[in-house]
Amino acid sequence: MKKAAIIMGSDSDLPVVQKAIDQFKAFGVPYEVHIYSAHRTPEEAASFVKNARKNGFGVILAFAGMAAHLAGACAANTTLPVIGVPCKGGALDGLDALLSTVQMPSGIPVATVALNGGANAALLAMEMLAIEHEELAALLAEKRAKDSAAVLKKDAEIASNL
Ligand code: RP5
Repeated sequence: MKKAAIIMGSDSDLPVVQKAIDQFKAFGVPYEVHIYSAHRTPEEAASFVKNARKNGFGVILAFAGMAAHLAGACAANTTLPVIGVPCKGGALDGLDALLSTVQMPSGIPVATVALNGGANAALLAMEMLAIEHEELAALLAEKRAKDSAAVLKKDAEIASNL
C-alpha cells in the first residue's frame, strides 16, 4: 500500500497530528511523520514533497497554524493529493489558519478539513488510498457500520431511559 506523509509546521502541532496517527495505527496504514515548515525550513519541505511520489507516498497531510501556508506550499510541489489541517492557536485562535488553508487560489488544490481535524484528515487520506486497496475500503466500511451501531444503541437507551 502507498504511505501517508504527515507534515507539521512545528512540534507544537503534535496534539492535532496525534489524532491522525491514532487513526492510521488503528487501520494499519503505513505513515511517516515530519516537521517541515513552509517558512522556517522551506527547502527541506519542498524537497520532501517533490520526492514524495517516487518515495512511495500516495497522499500528504499538512498540519499548520497561524498564517498557515504549509499545505499550499506542499501542494505547489506535487500532484499528490494534499489534505490541509488548520490548527488552532495564536491571537486569532485558528481562524487565520483556516482561511489561509482553505482559500487556495484556483489551480493548486488543498482539501481542507475542520480546525484541529486530525482524525478526519487521516480518514479522508485512507479513503483516497482505499481507491486502489479493497481491503482498506472494507475496513473503512466496517468502521462506519460500527459507528452507526453505536449511535443506534444510544438512541435505544435514551428512548427507554427518558
Ligand atoms: C506554524 O506556526 C506552526 O504550524 C504552528 O502551528 C505555529 C506556531 O509554531 P511555534 O511557534 O509553536 O513553533 O508554523
